[in-house]
Amino acid sequence: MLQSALDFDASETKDCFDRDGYLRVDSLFGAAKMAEINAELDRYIAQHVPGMSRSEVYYEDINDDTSIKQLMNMHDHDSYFDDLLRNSVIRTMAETALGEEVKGVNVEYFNKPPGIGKATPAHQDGYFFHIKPSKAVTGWLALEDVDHENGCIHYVRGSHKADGFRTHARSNVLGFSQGMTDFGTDDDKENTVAFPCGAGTFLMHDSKTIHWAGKNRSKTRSRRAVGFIYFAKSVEIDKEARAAYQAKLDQDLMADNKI
Ligand SMILES: O=C(O)CCC(=O)C(=O)O
Repeated sequence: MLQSALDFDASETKDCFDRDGYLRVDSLFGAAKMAEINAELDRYIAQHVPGMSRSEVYYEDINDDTSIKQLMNMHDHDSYFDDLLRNSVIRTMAETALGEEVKGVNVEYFNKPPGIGKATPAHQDGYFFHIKPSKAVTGWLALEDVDHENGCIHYVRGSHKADGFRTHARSNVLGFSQGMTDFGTDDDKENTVAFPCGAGTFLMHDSKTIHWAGKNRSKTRSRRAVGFIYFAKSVEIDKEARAAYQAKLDQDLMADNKI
């Protein structure tokens, strides 16, 4: 575990990432920068969310506009988050982990509102990405303290090394349309590592690393985080498959009155 971005040693970081399929940096950003990011997120929500399409903002309770659970493509709507994706130490971490140049493809807000925030089902991000080969990473920045009560991230150490993806099927959790159907083997359990962490902690995982998060059991605390997705420059994106998948998903969610 790195104590801060200042401890950053590229070859050590890559070795850890290749071994475990994830990395953790405590205090990637200091308190002042975290206050700035939190304030920018609040501004983003006030400025952009009211006019946003239903496929880019998900609510835990569709009748309660204070219950935002996920925002997608934040970099497309706002230069602050675009800059964070493209020009910050987060990009450097992604390039180090993947060992090549990357392109930033998404910034997402992940919240679990108090009392109602659902668990994140076990999944592998690459299953959703439609890229070949599956060379991609997701960074995850805690915007506030996160623990077992409000739903911390869990990774299955070494799970990125298996060939292909595990079996996924439609989940009922908005924002995570596919969950693993065979999660919970002895190997999964033995290698699961929980990541309770303080605000400013940064996690990054491989697109094949199995991960999940608990539900928010707190009646008063949210669980706010921002995700940053990068693809290796060398990958091929199946744009048609991605667009078809997203269109079908939007259609299904609207039919189910979830968005
Ligand atoms: O924040 C969460 O609960 C899940 C995040 C996640 O699945 C991801 O960053 O890939």
